[in-house]
Amino acid sequence: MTVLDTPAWRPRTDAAPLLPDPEPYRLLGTPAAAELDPALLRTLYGHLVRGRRYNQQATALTKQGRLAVYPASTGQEACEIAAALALRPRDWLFPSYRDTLAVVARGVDPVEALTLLRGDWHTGYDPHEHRVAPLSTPLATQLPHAVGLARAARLTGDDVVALAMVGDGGTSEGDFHEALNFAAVWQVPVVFLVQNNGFAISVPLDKQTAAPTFAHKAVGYGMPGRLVDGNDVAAVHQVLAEAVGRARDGGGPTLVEAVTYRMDAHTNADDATRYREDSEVAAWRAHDPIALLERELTGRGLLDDEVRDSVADDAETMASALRERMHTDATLDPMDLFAHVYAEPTQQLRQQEAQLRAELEAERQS
Ligand SMILES: Cc1ncc(C[n+]2csc(CCOP(=O)(O)OP(=O)(O)O)c2C)c(N)n1
Ligand SMILES: [Mg+2]
Repeated sequence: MTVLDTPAWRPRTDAAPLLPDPEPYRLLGTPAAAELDPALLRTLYGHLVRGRRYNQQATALTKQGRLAVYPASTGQEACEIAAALALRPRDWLFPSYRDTLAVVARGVDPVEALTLLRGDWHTGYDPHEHRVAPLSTPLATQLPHAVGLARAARLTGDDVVALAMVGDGGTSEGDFHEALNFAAVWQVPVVFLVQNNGFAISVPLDKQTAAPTFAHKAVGYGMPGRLVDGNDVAAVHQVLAEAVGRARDGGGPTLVEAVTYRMDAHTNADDATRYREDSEVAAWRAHDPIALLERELTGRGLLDDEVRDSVADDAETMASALRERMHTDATLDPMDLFAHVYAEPTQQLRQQEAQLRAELEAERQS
């Protein structure tokens, strides 16, 4: 045996099939769109319109003091909805803080999905009920969790798939590397969806990565990378559904990069005009996910004023119910802050708990 015969010498996988196409994959407005199921397109449309209305309503609630903060996914609704709809009910979704729409589209109560952002009780919803992990604020920490869950499922013979969402900024975290490496080595049924929305707060792409695309990063881990137009809901849905299917069939993980744009500021607490040009925002406004789908639906005779009005009415009903329910005061016990943090609270946590209890008691007596 020479070194040439040892596993270290040659590439362990053929890189070529893993490489993404250089152009983001698109369906809407192309001849291939004629094959798309009208029922699916209408369902996607209803979700997109409701999703945008939800973003507007939640942002308004921050101004009314009912939400502490809201990171809107306006402009990114196609990624949000496609992610939720690409999964089966028994699969798991691992969202980041910007992915409330995906969480709601998966069936979580629209008010419960805002619990964390309202500063209320812990996660707010039961992750097991709809198989949606908590909305993760610490960047990329949801990715190793998704890999762990999917790995465990595989070991027990369960055919669930985990879909984990992360932003372009989140890819620079160590957790991203660890999750993708383990996922590929173990061939676990996970789909990673990078929503490349151009910014990590004020940090633009060229300061985030020197990679050709985020999808190219997949090759280094030994999994396929797919690049898709993140504002083309039909394309994102198809690419994710294929990746989910492959994962379920034992084909291992996929990294999908959806190229999109954050139309609003990072959150209601940010001023995006300080770090980006209006002309860039305008360019993306012309590539709006709802408008792209409306053009397709109209061209195929699937959208008239009646359908449009009924979808808008439906979204309005959802928004007013959300508004009404969010305008009630929650009864909260500040001591709940310390519940469910550790199975065995640390010494430091116990001290903080005692301190808060004493402060609350002093307040009551004053
Ligand atoms: C581990 C960690 N570091 C830093 C932050 C602060 N932080 C919050 S959002 C954000 C930008 C993330 O950008 P990106 O991943 O592109 O997601 P987007 O906000 O664009 O959806 C940063 C740095 C955090 N939440 N977690
Ligand atoms: Mg981003």
